[in-house]
Amino acid sequence: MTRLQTQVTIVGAGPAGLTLAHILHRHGIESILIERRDREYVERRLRAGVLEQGSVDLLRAIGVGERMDREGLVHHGVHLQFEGERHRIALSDLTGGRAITVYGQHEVVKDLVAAQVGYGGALMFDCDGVHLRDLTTEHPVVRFNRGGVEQEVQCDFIAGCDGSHSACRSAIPAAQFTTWERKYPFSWLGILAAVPPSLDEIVYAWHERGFALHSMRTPQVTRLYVQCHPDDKLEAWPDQRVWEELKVRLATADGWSLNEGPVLEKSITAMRSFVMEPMQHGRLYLAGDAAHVVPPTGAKGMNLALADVRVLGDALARWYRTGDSAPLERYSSSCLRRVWRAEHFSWWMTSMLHRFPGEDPFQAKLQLAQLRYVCTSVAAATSMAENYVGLDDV
Ligand code: RFL
Ligand code: PHB
Repeated sequence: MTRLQTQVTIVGAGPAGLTLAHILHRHGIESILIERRDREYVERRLRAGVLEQGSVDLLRAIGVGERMDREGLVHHGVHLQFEGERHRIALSDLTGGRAITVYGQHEVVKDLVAAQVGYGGALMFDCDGVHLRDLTTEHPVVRFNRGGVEQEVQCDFIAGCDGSHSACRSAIPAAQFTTWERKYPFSWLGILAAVPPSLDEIVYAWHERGFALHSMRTPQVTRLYVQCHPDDKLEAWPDQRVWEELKVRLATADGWSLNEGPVLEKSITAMRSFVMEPMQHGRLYLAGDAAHVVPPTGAKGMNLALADVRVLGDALARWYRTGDSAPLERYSSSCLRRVWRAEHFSWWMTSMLHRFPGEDPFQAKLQLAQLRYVCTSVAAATSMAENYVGLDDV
């Protein structure tokens, strides 16, 4: 058994855990980050692509924004499409100049890992069987196995940043928190294709056959999604079927056409909303997907993860600097205001854009009426735009 000691133990090297480690380092606070997977896996895992203005500002402020500023694609608008017509929501014009940046989550992760490795941060990959104890004492402990060796870290605080199936969350007695959950009766089949995007902004499309999304990663790589059945397996979706559905669902009346190319990656993602309250127990603080999940339609998951750890990092810094625990005590309530706003927005976008199995024709009429309203009313478009680019104070 190896025994280690640190100030903050972080479980999970996703955007939340890595960003927190970096924020703490900048405050002179020592941490050990424990990750189950290997470095290559973490750096290649394809996920989110949209950074809100606040996330971009945070990554820049903590000194990991250089490549994002060089390679990220700044978007000033997004499109909503229905009945064969595309309508632009002018994000920046409607929000006093705010924008989103399209930059892959795995690129954010790569930049954060490189920064940690650069200054010799304690980043431990391939750690199995994480187990937490003594959470309500001043010296909580994280135990895990690495390369067949049992290890134990004693620390002041634990940050549970281990994603939606969080082992850290499971360490909290069930009576100490409440959860809210909604499962949606559809999934997203996503592909990454080696072909230039067919449009320079993101398109969210309502279609009788189901939702479709056109996004991108770089000027040479397109990211696309189609709504599919939650029980669908990848085998049911050969490349040709995916392109056919995309072409039908993204078609417009003006003759626009979708660029097709080799499919580099294909996966299916279930859609779920989930929140736990409070996001804390004793000296364990949960952040990101470990505490809340949104369906990807609002592009909020990674942004919420970054927003949580900004609050947590600053609260821990204050505690170490002055002994003041008030910001830590407020951690959960201050995050949950933003979380619930994003939960609502993500549910709203999801409900407006997807076909629900067995729905009556009335439902589709309501969705189309809502879409038309967002695209014609400045007030409604502004509401969508300010939520999409991210609200500072909610
Ligand atoms: P992550 O990224 O899941 O990282 C958790 C890390 O913890 C590790 N881990 C463990 N380590 C040690 N011991 C254990 N027992 C462990 N269990 C897990 C995992 O290996 C992993 O490295 O959580 P984090 O940091 O909270 O970040 C959350 C985001 O990843 C997530 O919200 C987004 O990807 C969601 N999301 C989107 N978010 C956006 O902001 N904008 C988007 O455009 C967007 N698009 C998406 C998305 C998610 C998608 N999928 C695949 C769910 C599109 C899709 C298709
Ligand atoms: C993506 O580019 O992967 C993406 C974009 C917008 C979303 C979700 C995912 O709402």
